[in-house]
Amino acid sequence: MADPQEVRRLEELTAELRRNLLRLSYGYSGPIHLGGDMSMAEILIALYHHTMNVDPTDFRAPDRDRFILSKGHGAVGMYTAMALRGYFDFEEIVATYGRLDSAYGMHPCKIQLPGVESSTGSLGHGLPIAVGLAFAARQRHRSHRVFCLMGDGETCEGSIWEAANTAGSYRLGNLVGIIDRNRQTQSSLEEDAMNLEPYPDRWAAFGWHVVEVDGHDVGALCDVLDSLPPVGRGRPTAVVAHTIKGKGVSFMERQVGWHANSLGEEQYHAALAEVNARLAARVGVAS
Ligand SMILES: Cc1ncc(C[n+]2csc(CCOP(=O)(O)OP(=O)(O)O)c2C)c(N)n1
Repeated sequence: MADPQEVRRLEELTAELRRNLLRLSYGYSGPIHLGGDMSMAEILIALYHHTMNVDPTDFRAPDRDRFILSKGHGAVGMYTAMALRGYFDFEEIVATYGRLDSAYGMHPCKIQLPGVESSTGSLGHGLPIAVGLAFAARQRHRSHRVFCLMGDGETCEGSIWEAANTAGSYRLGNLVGIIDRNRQTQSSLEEDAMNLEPYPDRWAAFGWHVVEVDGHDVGALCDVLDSLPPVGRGRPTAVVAHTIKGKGVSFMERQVGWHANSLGEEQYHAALAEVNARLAARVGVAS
């Protein structure tokens, strides 16, 4: 079990991530993918601040763990988590996000951003890239892992399942796919559109070891990530993280309109107050 103090630290970081996302959105003139950023907040914090062997001062270290954000429209979430880890200056992100001359675009660009392992944004391509990285790591006798975060809607793409089959067939035990299972896509709830159930069974059928977890319980996420099978010729692991799109702000949760949207002043202050109140309630429970 994750240490309670560590869980508290990660919960505070997650709240900070959400506050920063809100601030960035409030200061920006266009829409931000807040729904999917909020749903993967705990996952990003668990990875960048607890699990992954990464060092922002040595981002080319050969044995670093690799992270691929396959749901590339969540770039702002990743930038913010990485800024909290020391990769980027958050104030620079706020000041420049979305400008033509900025390194921080709506989708991540690895050429512009040291520490970002792959440019993504066209859905369905991150897992194939991660499979290639995991395969190469094995060929080179490296012991790092490759983590790939996907959206569940994204997994409607056929390329995901070609990659899943390849990973299962080659038994890429160094590959961890995490699916942000929020049951929403860009413009619909899953129940109104494409059925994906039985979702975990699909991954298992392609030869993956499957774990389900509450994707908003950062302690549970750490427990899952702390007990991954050894890197080797075992099955790749699929972590199906059950989440809520827009998590943390009641007027965004499960609301299709918040896939990407802008915050007005009143909404910004209401959202901020809610994130703070939820953290205070959590910390109160823990102490
Ligand atoms: C190949 C491709 N088709 C369509 C899009 C447009 N698009 C951006 S986000 C999105 C929905 C993604 O849903 P999901 O993967 O569930 O992400 P989340 O709900 O976690 O934000 C779509 C269709 C895209 N980026 N790439």
